[in-house]
Amino acid sequence: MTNSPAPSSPRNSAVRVGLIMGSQSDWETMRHAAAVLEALDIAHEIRIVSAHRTPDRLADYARTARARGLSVIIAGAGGAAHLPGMCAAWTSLPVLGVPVESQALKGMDSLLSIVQMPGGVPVGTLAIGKAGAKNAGLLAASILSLGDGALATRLEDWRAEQTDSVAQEPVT
Ligand code: RP5
Repeated sequence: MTNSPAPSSPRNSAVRVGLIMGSQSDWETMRHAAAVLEALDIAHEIRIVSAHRTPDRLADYARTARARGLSVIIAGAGGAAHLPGMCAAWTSLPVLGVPVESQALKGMDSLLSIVQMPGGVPVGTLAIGKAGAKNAGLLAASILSLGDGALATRLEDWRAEQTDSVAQEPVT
């Protein structure tokens, strides 16, 4: 992995999805969400925002998200993964939480930290790791497609391509 910044959408396109993560170390997982957003041509921004280490940055980010035009936030974190829940505390936008696989507990800590939100402040929780990140990108696309017919078509095409790629028989 290089130290160059993660690719974000061009500055002139309206950013619709905020992709945030608690640490640089989460990028290896969260890049799979970014890849889906790029494949579906969804303008997004990518930021490191930690609930623990940069709490003011998180508050600023989440509180201004709707006014800045974002529609969905994808938040990935590991361990004591407070980022999605605290983000959802600051904004009523849909927040999709991705539990990043941790070394100590293989992401069970991340999953339980994110999924067990008390009633009243929802976080849509995805699977642990790469699959969860990928599906967060797809779920963000589904949400946005409700008001965007062109994106709905791109999403349907993406799904059809996936279906076509499944072989009838396994290779021996
Ligand atoms: C969390 O702590 C991050 O989301 C990350 O998954 C985990 C470990 O962070 P680093 O110690 O690698 O920065 O806040």
